[in-house]
This record gives sequence, C-alpha cells and structure tokens, in this order.
Amino acid sequence: MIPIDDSPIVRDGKSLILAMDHGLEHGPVDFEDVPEKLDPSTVFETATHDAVTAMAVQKGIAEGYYPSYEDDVNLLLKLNGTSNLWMGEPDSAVNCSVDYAAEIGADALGFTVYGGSNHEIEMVEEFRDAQEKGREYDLPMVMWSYPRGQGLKNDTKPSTISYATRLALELGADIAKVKYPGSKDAMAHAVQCAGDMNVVMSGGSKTSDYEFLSTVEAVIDAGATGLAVGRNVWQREDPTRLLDALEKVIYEEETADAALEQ
Ligand code: FBP
Repeated sequence: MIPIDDSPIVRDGKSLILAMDHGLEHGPVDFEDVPEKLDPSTVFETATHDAVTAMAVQKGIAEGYYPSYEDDVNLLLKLNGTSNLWMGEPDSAVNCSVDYAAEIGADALGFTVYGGSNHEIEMVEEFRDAQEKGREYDLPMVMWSYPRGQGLKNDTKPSTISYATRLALELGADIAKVKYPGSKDAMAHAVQCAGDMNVVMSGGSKTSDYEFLSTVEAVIDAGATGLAVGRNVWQREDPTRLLDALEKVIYEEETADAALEQ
C-alpha cells in the first residue's frame, strides 16, 4: 500500500469511481434500457461531475474516448477483464500492460482477483506483475477483490468480504473494491480487516435512489472511503441528480434522506 491521499482519484480521503466496463464483463444487455449509453462519450460526460474521482474503463474505450476528456476526467485503466461468454471457472484475461496504461494517461490501475477460483494462483501472479510495475509509475492499484468460484456458494457473506479486503491489503492493493456484505457491521469488520487501506463498495444492479443512497450511507458510516459504481449511476435517466446526492453522502457525510431532500 502506498499513501494515496494526494492521488487525483482521491478527494478528501474518499473516492467515487464511475465504472463502465460492462460491455465486456456483462455484454450489451446492460445497455438495453439505456441504448444511448452504448456511446461511451455519454458516460465520460457524466464522469465530469465533481463527485467523480475517476472513470474505470478497459483499454479500447480509453484509447478511443479518453483523449477528449483527459482535462476533465481521471482515468482508471482496468488491466484485466473477461466476457460473460466465458463459461469456465472465474478468471480474467490481462488485456493491457501497465506500460501502455501509463502511455495513454492512466491515473490509476484496476485489476480483478477472484480469490477462491481454481485460477487464483495465476491471477495473483498476474496481479503481482501489474502491482510492481505500477509502482514504477506511482500508479495506485485498485483491486476488484471478488472471491468466487466453485467452492464459494455465497460471494457476499460477511466472512468472504472481510477475507476479500484482507487479501487485497496483503497482496499490495491501494484500494479494495468489494461487494456489500449485507450490513453496516459486516462492512465495518471488512474495513477493519483492511488496515489503513481504502475500501470502496461495488455498486451492483440498479436499485431505487433511496435504497442505493442508504446503502452508501451505511458503507461510509462503516468507515469505507466511497464507491466504485456503474449501473446505479449510468442506467438512470438523470445520473447527475444521483451524483449530486452521492456527493453529499460520500464527501459531506450527510444522510440519504438529507441528500435526497435538496
Ligand atoms: P456495477 O456498479 O454496475 O455493479 O459495476 C461495478 C463492476 O465491478 C464493474 O466494474 C463490472 O463490470 C461489474 O461490476 C462486474 O460485476 P459482476 O462481476 O458481479 O457481474
């Protein structure tokens, strides 16, 4: 772990990472109700909101669209990813090198590790190479720490999420991105297991404004440092309204109720 409070992807100790790698991870199905969002420029526009500290994308989207937004958006280059067409044990292909991520202007790196998968050993070795190379460029590493695989029946239970944050700390991540373990107390334990490393919650499928903001409020109360979110922002008709509210809950530590009232 390196000190990351001065990184552009951190604002007042917190982060709101807008993720849009779903076209690879899930396929175009995530855009069915919002076909205009298939144009990555529309989501980069959303990422210019002050609340957003970085936009997480794969290499192809970064190459094609980031040059138009580099003055207004911080780039988090996701180095690995796998399509939903892959039917094997959880694994993730390394699609971009750290050198190339740095060349195209990345401010941070992202890497998925599926702890518990039959491919865990190879994934952790690939993470090691990326993490150590990233240090040469002072690029913080965000680990999508998602334990899953044949042996894991429930990938969001509290003990699994606590293991996910600890695993990220021990392997050298600077921020762990984990699923919500179902309660504020469970999240607080996962944060405790992470030591001084930042922990952000992964957004998940779209819920109501109130439900989502209440979960974010609980996560911030639990000591997490923000959010890495995709569908709950850009699948909304008015992402800016939700980002205005998220800004209040994450950075000003307001309640979901108060944030929605304004
Ligand atoms: P969401 O907020 O839409 O869940 O996005 C976060 C994210 O980690 C994306 O970066 C990624 O594409 C997706 O979730 C992967 O989710 P899963 O592997 O659980 O399907």
